[in-house]
Amino acid sequence: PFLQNVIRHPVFQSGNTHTRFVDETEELYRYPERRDRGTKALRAIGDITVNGPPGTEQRLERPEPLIVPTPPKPPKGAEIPESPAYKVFREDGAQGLSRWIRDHDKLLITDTTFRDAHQSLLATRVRTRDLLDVAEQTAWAMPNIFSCEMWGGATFDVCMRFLKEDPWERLSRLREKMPGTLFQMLLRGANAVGYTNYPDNVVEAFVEEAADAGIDIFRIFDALNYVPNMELAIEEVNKAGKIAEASICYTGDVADPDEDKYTVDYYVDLAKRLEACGAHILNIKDMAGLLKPYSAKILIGALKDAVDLPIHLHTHDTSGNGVAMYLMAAEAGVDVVDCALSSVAGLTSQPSLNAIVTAMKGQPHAPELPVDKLQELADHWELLREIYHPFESGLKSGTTDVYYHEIPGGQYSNLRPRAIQLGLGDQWERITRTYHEVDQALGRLVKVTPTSKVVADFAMFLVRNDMTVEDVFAMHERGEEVDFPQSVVDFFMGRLGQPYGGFPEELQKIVTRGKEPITDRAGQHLDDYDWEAHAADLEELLGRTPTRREEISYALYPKVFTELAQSIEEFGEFRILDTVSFLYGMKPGEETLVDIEEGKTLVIKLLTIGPLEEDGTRTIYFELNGQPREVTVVDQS
Ligand code: 3PY
Ligand code: ZN
Repeated sequence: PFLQNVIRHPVFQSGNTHTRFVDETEELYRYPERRDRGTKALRAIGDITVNGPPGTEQRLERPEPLIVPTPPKPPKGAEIPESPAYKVFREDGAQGLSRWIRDHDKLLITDTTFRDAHQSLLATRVRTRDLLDVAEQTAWAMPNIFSCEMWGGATFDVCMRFLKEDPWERLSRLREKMPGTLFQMLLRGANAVGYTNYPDNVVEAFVEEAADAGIDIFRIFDALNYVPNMELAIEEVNKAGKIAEASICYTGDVADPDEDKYTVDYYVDLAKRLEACGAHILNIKDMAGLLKPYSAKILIGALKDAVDLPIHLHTHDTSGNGVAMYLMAAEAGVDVVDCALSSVAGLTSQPSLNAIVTAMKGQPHAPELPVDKLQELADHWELLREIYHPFESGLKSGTTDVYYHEIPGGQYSNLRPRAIQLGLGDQWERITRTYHEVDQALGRLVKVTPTSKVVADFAMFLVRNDMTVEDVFAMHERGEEVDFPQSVVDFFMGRLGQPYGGFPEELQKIVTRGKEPITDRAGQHLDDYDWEAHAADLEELLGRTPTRREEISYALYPKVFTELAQSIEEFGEFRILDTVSFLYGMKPGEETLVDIEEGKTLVIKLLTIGPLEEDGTRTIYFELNGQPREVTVVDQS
């Protein structure tokens, strides 16, 4: 570094160096802190060892005994297959695929293991390296899989916020390993992969880039089934030559004679409108697992009669009725169903893929998937899941209580730990009851991200303040103001869209405090996003020209992306750490290998963890490739 300082010094460069230049130029002795990748990896491991992984408040306890599974791989020389569905899409495009699905007489299956399964069971925490490890085997073991859902929903946010990874890289690297499998993502319509409506030009850019990066099927939904919020995304997917799968979020119970809002007619009408918008597949998105077996028969039968689109059914197995429901739906002619590998299926996740395949074996419409190979993968996921155990929701059995509270599977696994964190762990029953009461007060909403968040935020707000919905009205009567959560205000201001049946007027007036809410599509009222201005900010943040993908990540999540960039600057890329080190850090005496790039491996040994110093820091002593090194970490505990 000293020599570098001399060479770079303007006086030296001007050639006017005098004999005392080296002695008298103080800044030559100021060395920039060496922040090479090795040091950053030590910092990262040191910080996790003392404080826990990024975004958690404390150190996590390792599972004992710790079993690190060896990922199954296809036999040497085996070719990664191209699925029949992928081939049809490649040759005949989205319309061709749509026809093929409808004419196909076997039940088709989407594997959600890479996305919704771990979003619903493990708070979306599965890291890219663990997916990449089994990507080839997944494609090889399921040559006839319809699609693999592996992106979108909460993965985009969680990748950046907690895993400190680039979600785009997850997509493109998986694409390389699974070139012949249809890749499917969940897109929240005008909310893209976020929690609020974005300007149209952000949604357009996102779809275009996701298509380019490797998404084939875009499952598009709106959390209020508000079609105007979905039209733009459907159109953009069509423009990109990809497959638009338009969703109807399911709520209520079509078999209930007292159901007067979410009736079969309501769903049929929506299906027709989505077909007219240019959808290639119709999705029934049963995000909470409310569709009961006999109701499925009614609903799927009615939809098959009403539209020409093939029907793709999604559910969560929270009640335990998922497999039975799929069998009834298959009898009624459903074309595709979503399942997860058995060890990450059930409960708030999707029904078990292995269970459906074995249940239908020998039947005329049985899916064509080899069970023995599925078992090998499921065994692997069983062990892998154990490594992520701190993110389990704690739900031990299915519960038909879901038909009452209607909490979506993906939200359930988040809400329970959140309640515990807030010291409300023993009040779960009260939370679910309040969730239900809030939902009733909001007019029985379709509840899925982000409207489910509105209901949950409202409910948690009431529970924490020891209040009921009635109290809100009473406070208003007394002229007292209630400080509602922002998501609740946004909802009532019409920023998420228009609910079917309208807003409850009285509550809306209280929440909006006399402000004029939006009464049509919120996107119409948002200014276009200024890419150029933000690119300049990003250039300053990154110290280089941002890529298009970085620009989009920043447009969607400015704060989270900024923190990610800062984290990479300080700790390097967390993705290079193995998952045990990433979640739990290291113990004294342990050694780990870190591939900082292809063919360049660091051998890291943690020697000792120093005592807590007066300034709140600890020194961690390592060996890096045999050389002693130390890093100082602020102990946050
Ligand atoms: C999401 O939006 O992430 C969901 O999975 C909704 O069900
Ligand atoms: Zn889901």
